[in-house]
Amino acid sequence: TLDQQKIRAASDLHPTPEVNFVYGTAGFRMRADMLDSVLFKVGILAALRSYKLNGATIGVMITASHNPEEDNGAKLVDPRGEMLEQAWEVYATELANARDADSILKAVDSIVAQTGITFDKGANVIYGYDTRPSCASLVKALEDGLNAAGAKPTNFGLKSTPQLHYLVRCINTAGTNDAYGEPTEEGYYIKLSEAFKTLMKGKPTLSPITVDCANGVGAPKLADFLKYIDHDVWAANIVNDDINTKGKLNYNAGADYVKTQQKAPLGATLAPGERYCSFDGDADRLVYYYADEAGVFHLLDGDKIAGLAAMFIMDLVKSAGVDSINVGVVQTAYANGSSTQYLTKQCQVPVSCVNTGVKHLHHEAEKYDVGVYFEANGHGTVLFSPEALNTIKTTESKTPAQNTALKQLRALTELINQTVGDALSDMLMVEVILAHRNWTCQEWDQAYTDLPNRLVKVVVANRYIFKTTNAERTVVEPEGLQAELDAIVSKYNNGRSFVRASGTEDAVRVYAEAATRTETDYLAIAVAQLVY
Ligand code: NG1
Ligand code: ZN
Repeated sequence: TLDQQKIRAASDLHPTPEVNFVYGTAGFRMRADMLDSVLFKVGILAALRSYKLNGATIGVMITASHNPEEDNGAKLVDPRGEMLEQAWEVYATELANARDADSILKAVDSIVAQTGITFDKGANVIYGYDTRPSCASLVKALEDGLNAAGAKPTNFGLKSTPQLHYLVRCINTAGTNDAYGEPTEEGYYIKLSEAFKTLMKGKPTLSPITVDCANGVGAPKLADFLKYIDHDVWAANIVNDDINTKGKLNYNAGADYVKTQQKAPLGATLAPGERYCSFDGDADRLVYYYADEAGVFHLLDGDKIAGLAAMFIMDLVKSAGVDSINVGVVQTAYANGSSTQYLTKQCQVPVSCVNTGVKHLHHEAEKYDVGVYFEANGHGTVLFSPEALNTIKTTESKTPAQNTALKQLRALTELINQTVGDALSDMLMVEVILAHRNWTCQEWDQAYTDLPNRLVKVVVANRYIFKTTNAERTVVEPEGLQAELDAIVSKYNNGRSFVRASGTEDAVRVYAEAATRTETDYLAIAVAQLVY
């Protein structure tokens, strides 16, 4: 059982401030100086989660992704490398808001009772962190929580978020039929690089890509990965790789900046015809971009990546003679209308739309044999069901062409990080596809033209009064708002707009798209005024 005295003594060292903490879509996330008590309790919770699952290894990642350097946060990773089970988000929130030793012990007891925890198998927790200066002290708070709750802690050091997810899955599947890989950072690079080399064999060498790493953890990790790849096979120039200068992380750089500003990051001057991409601060998001001959910036976001991946996999499945495998795409309401049109009409791929937040996309994607999921902001991956993996593994080829396709499909399942969105792995997938198609970014971009779109953040008195349904595309409260919104939208060609409360910021987001830039801007402003 738990040593109550130990928890009591340790909790006195991590006083809880008067803040309402919520474990949301991004875990806990806020200004780092408010997070000491939260990390301590995340330690206790991770231990409880592991006890609950008979000692299976749980992960904790300390990061605030694309958010400013002063922020930080923590997310729990479940045994298969997936996000924490939703029911436990409530326990996380409960514990975080317990303000003294008595309330903490009470919250712990209640979690133990509600989930039926037994302690005999022990608890194992691994953790990693990004490049933020606040990580060192938050790691100590986390360790205090883990030790107080009697878990065995293992510090994996500086990691990208997807690397930590990978490690958790590897550890928990080691020695089973389902083994995911070597549970080391090196194992991760070897798995990715081997698959990448297989897929690039015999394909034209691409010109070097320029990768903006947002001055975050992606920079040293990509540099490490490059050691496993011969320059003649593939080369990358890393920009925004300064992880030591204070204030640089995510500053005017990274996937979120490029997506929201629709322009190149600081430190990348776009030469027409070349390829560029950006990771975010913890390297789980990816967007591509390029300049055309006139020097005009073009973004290839998560929707474009999903379209590219889905088409490629469908073709490969056909060539490999495993047509029984169905491919589907999962999007959110933020997906550009043109992308949805392209996928459903032109490619005849089933598309589902779900609530914002990767866990929703991930779960929906599991319903397909091959589920391609991406948020427009570049967070996503491809999931292969156990049956699909088995078919791909066991099918025997009848022709050399089929043999090659099967080999490539197998390598693709190894290349893609199936635990969570992974900027490095996703980038390698895109690079493979461009090499196979012999496409430039511009040729890839020609699949469809994005409708002009605008995302507006509206600060309101109380964002929680905004309630939605239909995958967030319809407002149900305040009453009457949707009818007013519909009336406005109907005045615009190809108009679409929706309103929802952000899960990560104290604001309401208004999304609008329409046939032209001007119409889009008018539509966005009109709807924002409706909300305000
Ligand atoms: P919110 O703040 O709930 O809109 C944002 C992103 C999500 C997701 C989460 C988690 C947009 C419009 N929203 O959510 O897609 O990435 O952060 O980081 O990009
Ligand atoms: Zn991120």
